[in-house]
Amino acid sequence: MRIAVVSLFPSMLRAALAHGVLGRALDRGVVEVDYFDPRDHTVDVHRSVDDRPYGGGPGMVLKVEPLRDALRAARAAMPTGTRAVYLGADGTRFEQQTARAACDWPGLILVAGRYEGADERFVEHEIDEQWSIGDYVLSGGELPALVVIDAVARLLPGTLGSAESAVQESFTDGLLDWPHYTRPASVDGRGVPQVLASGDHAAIARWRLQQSLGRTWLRRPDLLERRGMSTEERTLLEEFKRAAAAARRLEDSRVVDDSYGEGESNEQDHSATER
Ligand code: 4HQ
Repeated sequence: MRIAVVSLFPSMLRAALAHGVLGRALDRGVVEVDYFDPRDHTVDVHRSVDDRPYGGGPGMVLKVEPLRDALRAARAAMPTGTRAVYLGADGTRFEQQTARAACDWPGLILVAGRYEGADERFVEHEIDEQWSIGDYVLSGGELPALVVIDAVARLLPGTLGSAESAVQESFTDGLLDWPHYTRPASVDGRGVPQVLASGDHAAIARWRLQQSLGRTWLRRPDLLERRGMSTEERTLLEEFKRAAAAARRLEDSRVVDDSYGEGESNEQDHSATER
């Protein structure tokens, strides 16, 4: 897949993309990333890419012409059907399904803004989509561009090894991951869930699905709502809830024992988990 990035700080992306799974994907030619710097498309002596906002106020706005000409250079180098995306906090949320859709595009151009953002006329006239990676304010679109490239590239055949890619589209899709453990079997007196050492593959799969369901219920009920559950999954989750409530009761009784006579309250607020 071809990806182009329009950015004033291309070296930020180059450095990050040299490592790990993505570095390998680039070496193997699974993805190709090209950079277009708006500063290379300035004509004035100061090579200015920004200017003061009409209407006044603090901060600077990215001028149309350098951005537009950098984007047009990118478009000219990209296959037909390429889509241009502006990264900004006011875009639609970039999610796994957005990444899945984008990996079927022949080309993707990511435009990373700086300062207060780009002149609206550039966005309106030159951009196909606007994406936000989440509700927080960043100082530039470069990190969001990296997030998008990572999420998209790992979906392309050839990026992940066969062992890694098998995880995709599994039965736990749309759920949070289950907890992972590795050696040693005991760390600071803390062991590993017994079932994982049982060699019973069906029991292990059942436990992992149950952990995924339980964690999603505790931490991201919105995801569970969106995904839905089978009858079998509902049963697994009910069992998780019962075990969690029992563990909480045990923990509470321990807390009282430990603190007896210490004159300090150990009451804990479980309102968030009492669903
Ligand atoms: N910004 N998701 C300011 C973001 C952002 C986000 C990007 C802030 C670009 C100029 N981008 N600029 N959140 O906060 O994508």
